[in-house]
Amino acid sequence: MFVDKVTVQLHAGKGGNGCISFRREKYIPKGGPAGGDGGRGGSIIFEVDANTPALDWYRHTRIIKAENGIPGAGACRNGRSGEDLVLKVPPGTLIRNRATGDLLFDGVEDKSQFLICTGGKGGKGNFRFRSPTNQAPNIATPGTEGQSCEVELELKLIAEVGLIGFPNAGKSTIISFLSKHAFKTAPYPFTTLVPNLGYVYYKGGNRILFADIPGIIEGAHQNRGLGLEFLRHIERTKVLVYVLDASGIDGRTAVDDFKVLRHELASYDPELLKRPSLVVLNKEDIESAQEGIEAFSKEFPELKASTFITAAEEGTGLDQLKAAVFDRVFSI
Ligand SMILES: Nc1nc2c(ncn2[C@@H]2O[C@H](COP(=O)(O)OP(=O)(O)OP(=O)(O)O)[C@@H](O)[C@H]2O)c(=O)[nH]1
Ligand SMILES: [Mg+2]
Repeated sequence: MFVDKVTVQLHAGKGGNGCISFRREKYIPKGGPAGGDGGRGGSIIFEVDANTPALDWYRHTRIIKAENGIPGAGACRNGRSGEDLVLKVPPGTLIRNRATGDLLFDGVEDKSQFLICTGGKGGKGNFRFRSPTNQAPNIATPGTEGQSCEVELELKLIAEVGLIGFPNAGKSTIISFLSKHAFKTAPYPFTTLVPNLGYVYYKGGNRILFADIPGIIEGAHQNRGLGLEFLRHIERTKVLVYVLDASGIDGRTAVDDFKVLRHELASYDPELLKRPSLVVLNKEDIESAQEGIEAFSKEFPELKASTFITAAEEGTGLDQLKAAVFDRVFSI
């Protein structure tokens, strides 16, 4: 799970002022009061929307204002109310008062709404103040300010696919290619120190959040290397992708790596082994990879249908991998 947070300032609209005005009509020398009321200020409402994937929009829009009410006018015309502003947030968004940290809204259900800032009231025009004793009232009231607040939006992102592998296997290269976002890759172990997250898009605008988990080595469950702490990020993924270096250039074999990875995962949580998974035999472009691929197929013939051979740096085989991942995720 990955946490994304933004802070925004919200200002509901001010109410429009009431108007002081008198009728001026031909042949009626002393027209009565005719000032209209101001309109209500627009309120700000949060709405959970399943089609809103992230909080990105709020990153560019830190101050959000709803429309003010329009002042009243002569001839008893009332001002129009400001439009309410409905702010969409993805399911799973928590809304907190920035100052106190109090939880105001836990947006779970699609389409559920929460009124966060109420718009100001419109002022009264002088028409409202007419009475038998005061037929020409010279008073109107101003609109009131709308409510304001500063809130923190927090979204817990849940990756649907986790890339698992030894350091240097090519996980970051794969996620960079698929998500079209350049994550750091380098020819040394432990390049990735915190999980990288990337959306991968597919036909029809479907998208899946991938997580590139820092490299795992033998003994990670005893805290070797970076340990297994990062595996909590894949606890809720739907599909695991084991990324294995088939070439053996780092002095290990894909067969051994796969066994070690499964063992490490099982030490963390045996349930992870039951998760739907795919295997990637990467670095196929290196000559020695053929041997590694053959050895792997021999050792795990039952995985044939879910094994993909790739040369991630050139992008070879990644389209097929992507199609298979989407297929798995959407069939769950
Ligand atoms: N020849 C070849 N090199 C590759 C391939 N895929 C990745 N590499 C290289 O292997 C090195 C490691 O790739 P990364 O994507 O950084 O590996 P990683 O699994 O993210 O590694 P860590 O972040 O250290 O866990 C980089 O130098 C890549 O350029 C491939 O298919 N063929
Ligand atoms: Mg990496």
